[in-house]
Amino acid sequence: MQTLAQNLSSQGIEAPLSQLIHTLADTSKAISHAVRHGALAGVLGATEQENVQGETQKKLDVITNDMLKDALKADSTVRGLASEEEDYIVEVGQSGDFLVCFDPLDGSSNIDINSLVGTIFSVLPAPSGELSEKSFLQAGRNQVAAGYVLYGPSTMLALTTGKGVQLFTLNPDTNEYLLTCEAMSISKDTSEFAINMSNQRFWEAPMQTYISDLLLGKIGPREKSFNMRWIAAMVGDVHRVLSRGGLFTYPTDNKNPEKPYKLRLMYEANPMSFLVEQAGGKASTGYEAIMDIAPTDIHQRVAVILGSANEVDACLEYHRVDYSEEPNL
Ligand code: AFP
Repeated sequence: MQTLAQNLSSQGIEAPLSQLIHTLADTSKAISHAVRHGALAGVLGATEQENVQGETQKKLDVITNDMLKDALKADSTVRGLASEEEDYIVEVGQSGDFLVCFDPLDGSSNIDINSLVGTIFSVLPAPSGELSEKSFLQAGRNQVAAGYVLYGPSTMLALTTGKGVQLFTLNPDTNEYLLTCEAMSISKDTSEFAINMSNQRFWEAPMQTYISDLLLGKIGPREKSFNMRWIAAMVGDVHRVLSRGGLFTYPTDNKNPEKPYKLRLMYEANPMSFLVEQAGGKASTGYEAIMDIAPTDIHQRVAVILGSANEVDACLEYHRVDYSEEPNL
């Protein structure tokens, strides 16, 4: 089995990007170690702080954010970073080639129940000139690499540099990532979907109708039965989609009209969309491809519909219908 270093070199990845990927991978090994020690290391539970999104930070959110920040600050290829857990961008060096956006511990509400969590990262080219928040506001299409690390029964790294998606598994005996899937591929069709059903009454009409039709199974317009899964950590749900197909969505809702979307564009939606497209799937807001969005804010949120290409297309069809005449939706 190829090591991460051997795989990057066989893909012809240039030295600066390879160095950065190693920094991210090495830090994820340390995060995996911290996550696995859980209560033994006193890292479970919440802090008294809130992040910029108004969410209470878990101790591991803060610890893992600091681990990644420190490692990236020490990497000469990094010009700046933006994190879901940081209010502002952080300038790192004057000459690095890359900007890194990351969610240090996605699904952190799963920490205290010993369930799936992960790290998500996105690498953008650093524009020349002075660094500001504007430097980060690049469409997902500009990403030069993206990936996630899933801290599950085994620790796995899914990575794309625009040449497909490679999956590595951390060998706990040698602490080395080994290539366990050369090219992840999402089946075009699926009969599995993932959505937080408890929000059903808050969705827009297209999503209400689409999910109702899935739930009708064989007697509905889709004429087949669908299964549902929800891990409450995007990293776990997207890993399942990459592994065996499926549709994952966190749609627009009107639960809180000031916050119609949940997932963050720069730290979650863009990197996952890059992986999904590279594995043959699709990623959309319902109205446009996620990676085509011109960001206006580093912490902005978007609606996400991603996964098996034909199923995403089926869902998008519902978004083209005019529901204004239907009073109940
Ligand atoms: P946390 O990192 O705050 O736990 O949020 C995880 C997440 O952003 C995403 O990973 C999940 O898909 C989604 O939120 C889960 O949301 P629900 O709480 O509505 O299930």
